[in-house]
Amino acid sequence: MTTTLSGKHYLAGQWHAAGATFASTNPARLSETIGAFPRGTKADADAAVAAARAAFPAWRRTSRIHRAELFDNLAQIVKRETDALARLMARECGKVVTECRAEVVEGLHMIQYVFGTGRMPMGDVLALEIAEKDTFMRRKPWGVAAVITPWNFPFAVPLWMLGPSLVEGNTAVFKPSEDTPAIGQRLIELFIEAGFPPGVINLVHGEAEAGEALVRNPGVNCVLFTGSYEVGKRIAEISASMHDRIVASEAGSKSAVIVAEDAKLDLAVTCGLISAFKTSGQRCVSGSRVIVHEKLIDAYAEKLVALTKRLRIGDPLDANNFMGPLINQAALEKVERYNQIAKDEGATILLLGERLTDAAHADGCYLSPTIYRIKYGPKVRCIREEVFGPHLALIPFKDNEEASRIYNDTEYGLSLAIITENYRTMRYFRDECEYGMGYVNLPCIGAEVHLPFGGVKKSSNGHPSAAALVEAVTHKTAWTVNHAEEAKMAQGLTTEIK
Ligand code: UN1
Repeated sequence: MTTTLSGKHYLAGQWHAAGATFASTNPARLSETIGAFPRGTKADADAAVAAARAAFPAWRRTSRIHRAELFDNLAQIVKRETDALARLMARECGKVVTECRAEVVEGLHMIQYVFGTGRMPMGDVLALEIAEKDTFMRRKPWGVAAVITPWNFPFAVPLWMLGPSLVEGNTAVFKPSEDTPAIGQRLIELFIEAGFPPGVINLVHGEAEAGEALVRNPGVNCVLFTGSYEVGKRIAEISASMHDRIVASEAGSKSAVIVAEDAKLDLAVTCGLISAFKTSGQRCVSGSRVIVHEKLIDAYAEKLVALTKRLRIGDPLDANNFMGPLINQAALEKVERYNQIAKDEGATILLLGERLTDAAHADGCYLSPTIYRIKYGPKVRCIREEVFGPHLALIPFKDNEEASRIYNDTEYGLSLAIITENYRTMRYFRDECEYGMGYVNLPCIGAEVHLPFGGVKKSSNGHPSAAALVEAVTHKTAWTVNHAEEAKMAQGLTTEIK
């Protein structure tokens, strides 16, 4: 028996709910409502930013180690709550509970990482030309971070952003995806229990109005965003008129696995399948292309299709299932649209994804995987555009030069996996492909929090997330102290006053 939640904003240490609401539903059972959440307005967003601004001076003056220790409290609470969080996440976003558990653990790792940084250096000691002078590079927080996050990693991705932001002394306004407000709100409840003071972290639910108002508010110093390229671009455009606004944005991908001529076939098949269909293909790093050497592609296709047909698709709360549903009806229709585009573009369909309509699946957004074979062509849309679902192209290549050209021929550059036993092949792709995260003999998913999470081209604007985000949420200052009795200058500059 599950209860329907009643959502609230959290502003300056108070819960608020007023005005229109939106519902969060279970994508595996559309008739099940998870909760009703307030549809944030410009006024709510502005109040949240005002609260975060007001809390900033005291928070940045708080001992860095004390700030970090609050994350230690949070780590203990997340450990206590892991199973409940995983179940709530599975119900709200449809990922299989084992994956949800892994995501909670990934969030926990980020919390543990930032706790660890509390007693780590927050700058550098540098040498100077004048012996009597000392100088330091010291990082300072920017101020207020707006954290705008997607539904597919509704716990770990907010923590990738909130962790570095808050430990460095920024305050924050968090707007979770409108598809996963319940897990977002639960995360804030845990921050409160951990002892984070009022105003340091604020929560605004909602859709475009709340998001747009946050981005337009000049009281926000950093916008930390993961989501679609279109929204990321809009955030960058609005922010361009603000003189020192930082935007760290991760958006979109057409990630791929390249199976070289000498690849071990079973390993290559496992890596392709996991890259394409784990999380129903709804990770931003999901691989919707496997670029396979022409000598291997027949055997590869046969094994992959046979294995994919066996995947268990069903209730996300059942740990025996491999895949759950897609997030909503619109996502399902988008994948079907791209399945049709692939057919129109001349693909040979090896496995056609279908809606699952039997009694166990009829109430959810279930779609089985599609696999097709298609020749590379410079204008073929289905191998260049992001689909975000269980939709996989197998593309043959003749030589490594052609494989890297195919890999690079999209507007995205997030994640890449190479399957090979040859170190020269591995190095060739490492250097010739455009990506932010590269893997060898692995799927193109599965990064850990202390690695930079980002990409190039439309995938990211150059501020990787997770641990690397410290670069975006702080600015570096130079602090120079003279110990001589007189002012002494570098570069031979005199202080003689004539
Ligand atoms: C995402 O795809 O939105 O690298 C995040 C991974 C996970 C994070 C994925 N650690 O697959």
